[in-house]
Amino acid sequence: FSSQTAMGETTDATMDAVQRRLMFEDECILVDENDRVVGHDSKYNCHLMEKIETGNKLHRAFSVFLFNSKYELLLQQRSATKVTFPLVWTNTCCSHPLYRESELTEENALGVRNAAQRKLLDELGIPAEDVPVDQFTPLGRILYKAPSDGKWGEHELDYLLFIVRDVNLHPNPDEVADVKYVNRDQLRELLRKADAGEEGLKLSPWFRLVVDNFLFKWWDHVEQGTLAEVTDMKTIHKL
Ligand code: DMA
Ligand code: MN
Repeated sequence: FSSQTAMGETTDATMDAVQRRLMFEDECILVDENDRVVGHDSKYNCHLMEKIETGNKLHRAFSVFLFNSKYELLLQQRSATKVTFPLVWTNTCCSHPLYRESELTEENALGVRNAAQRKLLDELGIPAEDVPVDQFTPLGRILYKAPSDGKWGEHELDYLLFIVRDVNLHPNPDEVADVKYVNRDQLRELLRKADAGEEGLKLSPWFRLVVDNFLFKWWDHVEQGTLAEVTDMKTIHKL
């Protein structure tokens, strides 16, 4: 476990060993507000609030929304050892495409889809063959900034990837505390509880932005198999 100070900050000295390794190994892709690549930097630097405030740590990210064949959405609760947003409930899987050739390919968002397949295995133990890269539908991109605690936060250009598949799940406890599938009513109940502060339930800020702006409308298209109708990879929504 990482220890938390009275301010809720994870200090470098006490950062979980697995998460610390990823903070320095993962090289994020820096982009401008039009999603043009402008450089790269460590995951560590990209998520330090004092560096984010300078405005030039905007990086590319992705958020996967995986539905089973009953059109229930898979949610995860982040592990207690995550440096940013520990223990919050969020969409299926989130991370960053890395600054490497296979994850930089922009055509049809292939690099981002390759990264999504990699992290669905890392975080949730979903075998690559259960989530073929050509089965992800990139629906849109959002740009947002969100503090986690005093020290850490996010400033991302986030690709929203939808996929409908029944998958095998073996969550990795370094990454994930809990998982559950929800239908629309169950998600509404979760939102209500989070808003009321019941059961200490917290949702991630980026998941909340997608829920409030797009998710319920897009869910209809998931069921009807008409996601192509709502795909917009031209606009970058500044939320
Ligand atoms: C980063 O997710 C991406 C978004 C959309 C918040 P994360 O903190 O879960 O990244 P990682 O799994 O690489 O730690
Ligand atoms: Mn990030």
